[in-house]
Amino acid sequence: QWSNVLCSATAPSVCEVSSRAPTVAAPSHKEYWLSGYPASWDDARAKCRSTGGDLAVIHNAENEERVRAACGSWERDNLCWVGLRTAPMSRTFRWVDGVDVAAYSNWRDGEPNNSASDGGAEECGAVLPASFGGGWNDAACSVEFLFVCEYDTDVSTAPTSVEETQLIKRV
Ligand code: MMA
Ligand code: CA
Repeated sequence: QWSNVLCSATAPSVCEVSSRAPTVAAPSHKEYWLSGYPASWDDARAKCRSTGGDLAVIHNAENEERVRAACGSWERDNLCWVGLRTAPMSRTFRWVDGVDVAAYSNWRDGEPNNSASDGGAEECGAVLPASFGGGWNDAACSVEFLFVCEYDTDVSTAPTSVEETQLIKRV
């Protein structure tokens, strides 16, 4: 049976490790969608997941190039949220598919800096479009940026229209 105890108590622990390493889908199996409207990291991820995808993950230069192209493809150049986050206080960034950021990373010089300038802890990752020089930045998860979702082309449920993009563009 279970019991609740102080989190600071010491006890043996049991870890669960996947027997299958997270696979990196071939670039040809990924389809990207740019939101066209800004949202917090949590709202962005919820949108991607509710449409059958997830926030884009970047595991190689080709993913990087395609995600950055999607991010910079809209007239309002902006940082774009991607599926990169650290647990509170840990500063160990991890992709939403479980891959450690150390496997491939492209932080901008000086990042991740956990800057206090946007209101405290910077625990979510965003890409900068080429017009800003590229690279990644850690930012507060509550900041609203555009975001890039990815979908598996084999079972793609990516939003087929750019309605939301156009709606925002007209504003
Ligand atoms: C902003 C913010 C930070 C980033 C710095 C880089 C001023 O703060 O986006 O997350 O590290 O810019 O200068
Ligand atoms: Ca930062």
